[in-house]
Amino acid sequence: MSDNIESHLSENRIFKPSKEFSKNARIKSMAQYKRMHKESIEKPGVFWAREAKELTWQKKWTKALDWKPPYAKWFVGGKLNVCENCVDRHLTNGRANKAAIIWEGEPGESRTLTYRQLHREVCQFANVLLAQGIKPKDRVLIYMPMVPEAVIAMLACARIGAVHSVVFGGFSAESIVDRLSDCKAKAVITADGGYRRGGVVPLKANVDEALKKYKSVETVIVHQRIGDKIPMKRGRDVYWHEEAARVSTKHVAKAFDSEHPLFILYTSGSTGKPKGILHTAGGYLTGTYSTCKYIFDMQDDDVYWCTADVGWVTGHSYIAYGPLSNGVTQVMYEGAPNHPDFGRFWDIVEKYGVTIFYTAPTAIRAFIKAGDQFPDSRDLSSLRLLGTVGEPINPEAWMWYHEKIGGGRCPIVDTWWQTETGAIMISPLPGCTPTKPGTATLPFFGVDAAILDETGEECAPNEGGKLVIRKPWPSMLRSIYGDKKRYRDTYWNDYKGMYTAGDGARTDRQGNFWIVGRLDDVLNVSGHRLGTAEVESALVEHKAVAESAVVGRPHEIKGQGVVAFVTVKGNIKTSEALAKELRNHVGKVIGAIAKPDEIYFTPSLPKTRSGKIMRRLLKELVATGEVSGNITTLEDYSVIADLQKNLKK
Ligand code: 7RM
Repeated sequence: MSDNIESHLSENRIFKPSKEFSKNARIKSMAQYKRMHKESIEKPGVFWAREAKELTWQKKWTKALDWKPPYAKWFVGGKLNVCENCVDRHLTNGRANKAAIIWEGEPGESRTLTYRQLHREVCQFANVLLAQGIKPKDRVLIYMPMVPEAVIAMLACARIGAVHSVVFGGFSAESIVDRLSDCKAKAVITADGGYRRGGVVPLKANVDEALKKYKSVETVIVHQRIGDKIPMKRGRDVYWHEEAARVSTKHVAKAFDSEHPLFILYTSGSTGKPKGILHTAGGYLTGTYSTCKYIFDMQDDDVYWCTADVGWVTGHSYIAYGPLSNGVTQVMYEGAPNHPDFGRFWDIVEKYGVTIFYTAPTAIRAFIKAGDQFPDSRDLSSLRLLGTVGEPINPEAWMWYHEKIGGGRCPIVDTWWQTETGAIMISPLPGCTPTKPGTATLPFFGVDAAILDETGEECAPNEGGKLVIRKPWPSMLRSIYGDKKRYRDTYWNDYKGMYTAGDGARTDRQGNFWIVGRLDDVLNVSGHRLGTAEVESALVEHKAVAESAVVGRPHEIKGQGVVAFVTVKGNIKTSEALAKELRNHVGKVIGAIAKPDEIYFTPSLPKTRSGKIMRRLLKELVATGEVSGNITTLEDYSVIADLQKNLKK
């Protein structure tokens, strides 16, 4: 038996962009994509210099790329200010009075910041940071709700050359301690709270808790979102609005080196302590700017909405830096998708006339489960382009998104990328790429993606292997903060000079990339290597199923048996008969080897706080009945207890 991942699902539905869409898009034909992609791979310096030149540089670079594997420097010798590129430059290009951020709070209030207003707020807050003694390269931890001040705080750090590390507002005090002590932050920016699902998340209280353990923070700046009286520690804690009132709203952006650190973002490895992914100014900005322009095809009259939290890389690249450097108008929403009910997102789309909408498969599956009445009763006709990110999207969920949300007319960009890659790496270009439900399709410009087997040979079509990137790209991570060895070991050890993503994938005959999941999640049944994504997609295709997670369990004969956890749609009753039907359904769609040995029905699956299914926990649970590893990133602890009871039955 080969070591490669086999593939059994084949998808024949092909969707091409309409003539109308292509005509107005930046990239209009596959010929144009292929020509530009070829150039970008053969002459990356030429291609990326052209992209970078669209940004504002206070000093031009002397060399586009300096590559000493695994360390890259982009736009060597160049100097720029990332914040100036996202804000100041729109004051002189006709966008000063254009809405930059249209924000809606969970309780329902809304607020608009034009680029001019954003500029004033950012300059003022940069002056607050300077007054607190923050210097270039100092680390500042940001722990905020989804309010404009979160983005203002990030931009103000960038403006003065400080390095932000945003921690998702749903993380605990313990997670803050880990991150603070790893990056040795000097200041924390937080809020008295944020609204989520009708309640208040006690952000400042969590910070106080964390600072009992990590004592080197000198300043805590508190944005007043809620307005309740909260404990403030004298000499350490200050209110944002009080400090802002003391400083000027004018600030001239100084240039920093292209390789100046911009931010650290922690990503949980499957085991051990979180990795602080380090990104730097010039290359990161060029990558996020360029991907927004081509993949979201951002135009001046678009209203763009990315539903991610700023605590994830998606929020960094596709709420803060990419959209703002493109000068687009964007919607930002504070709360939960189901508050007060599952119609909230569609109300927002209708109210602000959203044209580009970017969300995660986990959200789409939750909407499917909630029922069609929510989107059906809203006017979604302003939408022209849809996107997904975070996980492979099951073809059934793709079709629902296409029909119910996109009205059958909007291209879908399924964007594959990682915290480490900084920007989208594999994705359709909406005006030209023919898509099939479930594939992220083709590499973006400058991305030399390939799928390799254990010996380093490139896999044939439909043969599964490891996804690698063979050349450096501008928005790549520069290191793991403070741990170069871990950086080399994690990403650069499998094949010489190449980046390993840790994902299993295959290409089809058209060269489309199909991501089958994290390599640790791949199953091995009787010597056949199966991607969990494929078995899950087959299950989700059944009309009763909303979501599923598939893992292997040690099996005497087969090596691994297939265990499926299944969540059914709203009003479906579970039964032994349904389990049998699902087993046969998988047999029919994929083949007998993929038939689950066991099916467990469950009301919810264990997920990370960004919505990714934690198969690692399920795998441990079915093998040992317990979960022992790191579960600090788990969204809802009660899910595990429920599953444990369920498994004992
Ligand atoms: C942006 C983000 C990265 C991991 C990645 C994949 C998975 C992300 C897709 C996807 C299939 C996609 N950063 N992933 N996007 N899998 N299709 N379009 O999610 O660092 O949090 O996660 O997410 O496994 O390696 S991340």
